[in-house]
Amino acid sequence: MRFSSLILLAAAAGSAVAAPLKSHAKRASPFQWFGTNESGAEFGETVLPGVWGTQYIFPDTSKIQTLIDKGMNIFRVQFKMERLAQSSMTGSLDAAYLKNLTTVVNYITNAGAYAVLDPHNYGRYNGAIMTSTSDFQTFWQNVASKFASNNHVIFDTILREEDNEYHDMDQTLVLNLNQAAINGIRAAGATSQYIFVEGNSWTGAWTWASINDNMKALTDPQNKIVYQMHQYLDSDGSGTSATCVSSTIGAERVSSATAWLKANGKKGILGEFAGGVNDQCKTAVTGMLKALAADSEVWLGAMWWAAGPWWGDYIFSMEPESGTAYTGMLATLEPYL
Ligand SMILES: *[C@@H]1O[C@H](CO)[C@@H](O)[C@H](O)[C@H]1NC(C)=O
Ligand SMILES: CC(=O)N[C@H]1CO[C@H](CO)[C@@H](O)[C@@H]1O
Repeated sequence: MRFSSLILLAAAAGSAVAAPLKSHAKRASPFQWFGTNESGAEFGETVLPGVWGTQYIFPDTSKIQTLIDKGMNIFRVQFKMERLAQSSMTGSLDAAYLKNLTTVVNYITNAGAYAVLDPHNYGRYNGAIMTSTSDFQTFWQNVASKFASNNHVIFDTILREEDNEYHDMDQTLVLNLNQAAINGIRAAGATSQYIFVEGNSWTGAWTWASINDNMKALTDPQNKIVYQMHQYLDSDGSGTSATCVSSTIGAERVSSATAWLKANGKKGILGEFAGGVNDQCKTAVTGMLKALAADSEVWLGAMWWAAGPWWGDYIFSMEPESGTAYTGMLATLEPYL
C-alpha cells in the first residue's frame, strides 16, 4: 500500500528530483505502524491525582512532530485511570485532565498518525487489583464515548503484572476484563477503532503462548482486535538494564509469539520494546524487528519504550533532540520507520 502510493507519487512528480516527498509518503516500512510510547501523564503515581507540572506532565506535541517527521506513525500515550476517573472507576471523567489528554491525542491524529490510549495501571485502581468487569466496562465506555468519532484513536485495554496467587482464576479475570473493555468501547458507539488487548505477566511476548493462551477467546463484533505484547532484551526481560542477553535474543524472544499468532489466526503488535545503546543491543533489536517484519502479515508494528519530556538521561529515552535512544538508536530503527 505504502509502496504503491510512493510509486504513484513519484510518477505524479514526473521526475525524481522535482518535489520532495512528504514524510508520510516516504515511509517504506514493512509495518503498518511504527512509533513510540509517550510517557509523562502517568508519572508520579504515588500521588493521585497529583498536580500537573509537579507529579506528571503531558507529552510535548512539538517533539511528537519531530518524531512524525522521522517517519513514526503511532504513539502510545500513557495516563493514569485515577486521574481521569477520579471518584471511582465508574466516575465521570475529570474535564481538565481529559482536555490535556485530548489535546495530545488530537495533535497526533490530526497529523495522520495513530494515538493509542494507554491506562498505565497494571490492572490496578488505587492500588487494588481490579476485579469488577462491569466497572471496567463502564470506565472504557466513558473513555471511548469521548473519542468515538476519531478513527485514528486506538484503545489499549489492560495489562497485568504477574500474580502468583490463584494463578488460574487470575488468568480468567484478565480475559474477562479485556472482554469487558471491548464490550464497553463498542457500546459507546466507538466502532471504527482498533483495540489493542494486553495479557498477564507484563504481556511479555516471550511468555505469551504459555501464559496468555486463553486470550484467543476474545471476541469483537468489529473484528479489530490486535494482541499487544511487550519485549525487552535484558536478562530478566524487565527493561531495566542497557545490556542485552545476546545479539540474537530479540528474534529468539518473539518466535513463540509469532507461532501463536499464526496458529490462532490473530494479529499482534509489539507495544513496548527497547535495548541499550550499544552494538550488541543494536544487533539484537535489528534481529527482532527483522523477525517481525518477516511475518508482517501477523505483526502489524512496534513501539519503542519510550519518549516523553521528563526522561532526562534515561537509558531508553527517545525524546528529541537529546534523548539517549533518540541520538543513539533511532538510526538503527530507520529501516522500519
Ligand atoms: C493541563 O495543561 C495545562 C498547561 O497546558 C496546565 O496548566 C494544567 O494544569 C493542566 N491540567 C491538568 C489537569 O493536567
Ligand atoms: C522499561 C519500562 O519501564 N517499561 C515499563 C513500561 O510500561 C509497562 C507497562 O505497560 C511496564 O510493565 C514496564 O515495566
